[in-house]
Amino acid sequence: MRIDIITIFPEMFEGPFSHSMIKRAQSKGLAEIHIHNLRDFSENKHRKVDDYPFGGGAGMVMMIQPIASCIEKLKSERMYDEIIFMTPDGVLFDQPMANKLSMAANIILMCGHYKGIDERLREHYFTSEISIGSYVLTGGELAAAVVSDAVIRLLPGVLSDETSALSDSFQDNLLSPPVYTRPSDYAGWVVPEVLMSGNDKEIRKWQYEKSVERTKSRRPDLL
Ligand code: 6GU
Repeated sequence: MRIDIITIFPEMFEGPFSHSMIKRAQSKGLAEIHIHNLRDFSENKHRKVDDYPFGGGAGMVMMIQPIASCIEKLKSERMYDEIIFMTPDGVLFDQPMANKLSMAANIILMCGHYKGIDERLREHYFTSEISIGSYVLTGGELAAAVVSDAVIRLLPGVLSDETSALSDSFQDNLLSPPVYTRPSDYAGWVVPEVLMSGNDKEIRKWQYEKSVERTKSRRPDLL
């Protein structure tokens, strides 16, 4: 899978994709992430990417030309399954969306900024718009990193069997049960006895009950 990210802050992606799973996914050739500096596509001599809004009001608006040029160039090179605008007024990102995106071959994530982008881009280029939560970030960069991480870890071969995405919270609409490791007694804090009973059936039953209990109290909307 290939992810193209369009941003005015390419440096923001140096951290998130250079570690752990996502780094491994890239070095194994399972995922390719390409970062594009939007200013490189500006035809303005000052590399301008935003302008004042028609009708007035506070804040700048990202202009059509640099974004259109970047998307057109990418589209001339390959077919994209989705061209996504990252914006707080997008559709709320969730696990089913991550699952669906993980089946795509090529996607573009465009990071929004300022007051927004010229509406005509939204009408003509983007196949969907995604928000990662009901709060406002300074830009779409962190959100694009979140979506990329959630999608890449689902690609076959990225996770080992033990960390399989099939046992994730959310994949079955249940939060994960509590987990424990050695020592079984830490200064009087003891591990639930059933986990050390060796009775597999009882253990699965306990884990399922804890999952349901946790989901009921924390995320009743999932049930
Ligand atoms: Cl995608 N962008 C911004 N700027 N803020 C957000 C967001 C995206 N998702 C939640 N908040």
